[in-house]
Amino acid sequence: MELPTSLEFQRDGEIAILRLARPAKRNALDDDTVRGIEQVFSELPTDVRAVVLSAHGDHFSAGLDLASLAHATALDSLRRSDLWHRAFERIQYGSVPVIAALHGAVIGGGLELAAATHIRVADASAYYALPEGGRGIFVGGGGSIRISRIIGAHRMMDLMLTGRIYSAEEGQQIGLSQYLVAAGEAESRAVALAKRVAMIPPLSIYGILQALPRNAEAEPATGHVLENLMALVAAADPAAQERIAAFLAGAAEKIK
Ligand code: 1HE
Repeated sequence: MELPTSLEFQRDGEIAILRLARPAKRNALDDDTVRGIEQVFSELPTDVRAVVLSAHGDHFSAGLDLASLAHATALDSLRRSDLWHRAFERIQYGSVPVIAALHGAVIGGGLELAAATHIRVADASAYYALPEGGRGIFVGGGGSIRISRIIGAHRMMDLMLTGRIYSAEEGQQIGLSQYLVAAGEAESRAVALAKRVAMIPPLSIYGILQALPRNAEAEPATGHVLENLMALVAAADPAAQERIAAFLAGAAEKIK
């Protein structure tokens, strides 16, 4: 994979680690970086079972590279938003779970990127902001859909209107992160979670990544049918049957 210098892709057995690698610009996201993200999630090697999305430097990401807006026409910005939407959809509706490791600034488009992942691990240095309102712009990476669903539209309005900053602790309380760890430990915890996730059979992964989020937004009668079909398909898979047989034989790990 030919990636821009602002991205670093590394394998660790069945998992992959993708790091934002433009710390001098606080991992601000320019078009090349977002295209690179789209490429990574479109061309993941088929033996990758989970991805950790992390970042070099003191900050996860300062959001959109504001230099991209300097001479941009409305059409340029529209095309850029289409690119961001495509790239982040690749993350959210791709073939493998993606776990974000967050630290320092998780701002604007950086928060939109994190919101497209499935599990977010933040360390104590993380903080969240959406300065778009103050900059006279709007979100453009699916944030008005994803972030508003995670924290509620009114909290998102507050962030965008007042420039409010949420601390790592506050972000954990409202669901911006699912795990909060000590400073410097986000990536190692994300890798540990990714290795556990990598053991889940592919049909369960399909149900969790594809059926579950669609069902969460479906009209219940349709949702129940989709849930039935997904459950049938997963349970009929030999991977499920082996695991259930192992549990019944006392050979599988208990929940606690
Ligand atoms: C940047 C960017 C950027 C830093 N675009 N160049 N995002 C923002 O409004 C956040 C803007 N950034 C900041 O508020 C701060 O940079 C930080 C709080 C993230 C970090 O502060 P600090 O003191 O560590 O770094 P710095 O000195 O401000 O920045 C270091 C360099 O990175 C500097 O460039 P240099 O050439 O002078 O060294 C900065 O100009 C550069 N830099 N952030 C471009 N964002 C799809 S729509 C999404 C819309 C949005 O994302 S809006 C949110 C934009």
